[in-house]
Amino acid sequence: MGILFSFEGIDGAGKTTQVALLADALSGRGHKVTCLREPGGTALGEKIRSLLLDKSDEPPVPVAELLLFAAARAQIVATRVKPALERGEIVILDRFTDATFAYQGFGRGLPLEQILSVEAIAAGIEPARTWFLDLTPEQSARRREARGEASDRMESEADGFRSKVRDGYLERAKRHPERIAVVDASASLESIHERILADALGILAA
Ligand code: Z5A
Repeated sequence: MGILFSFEGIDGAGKTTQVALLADALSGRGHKVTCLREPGGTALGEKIRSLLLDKSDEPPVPVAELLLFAAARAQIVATRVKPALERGEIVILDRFTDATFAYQGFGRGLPLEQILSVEAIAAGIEPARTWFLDLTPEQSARRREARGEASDRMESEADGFRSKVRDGYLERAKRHPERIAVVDASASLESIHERILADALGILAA
């Protein structure tokens, strides 16, 4: 059986960058690594991603949003994540269930019991380690400005929304201290990578 890792954080926290660095480092040590992103990672999931992230005159209501993220997750878990784990691979996810807890639970204010029920249906598996790259909404805004790209529907939310999402991640980390490592995302790329790689190698060796 393989091993599942995930990265979390508000937009601009550095997840995609750190996923790539970790995947390269582990591949270089001879591991077979599969990287996937949520929402997406499957044909169906990429279509759902557009429904969720494209700006629209009729955006999904919070419950519809929750269920669309869950549908994309059910598809990727069944058709990509579990098969890769069964082949003994390391799977690295750019976002997973903690994102729903933070964004739909704290950001949108949906009841947490609903979030956890849907999570049990759509995922049913847990990463061995999740790195929550913790950045303040102000730091996130500076990175987004520096990047200068047009924002999608979720990225267009105000900093107050990001602040609630961050609180959601911190609450989730409090509930799962054995799984979720909170990493200061304002540190340098290299120092974050070194810390995460050491942690991942420790888990793989155990
Ligand atoms: N969402 C949800 O609501 N519920 C769910 O269940 C799930 C998702 C699964 C998906 O976006 C959206 O869906 C997301 C949450 C919601 N919405 N928001 N907002 P996504 O995950 O595909 O995209 P994102 O979070 O918006 O990605 P991002 O903005 O690209 O962020 P990132 O991957 O964390 O960061 P990055 O691309 O690696 O880095 C951003 C920039 O910062 C880049 O220029 C880097 O070079 C720079 N960077 C990275 N690390 C550093 C450090 N350490 N120092 C300085 N600069 C750095």
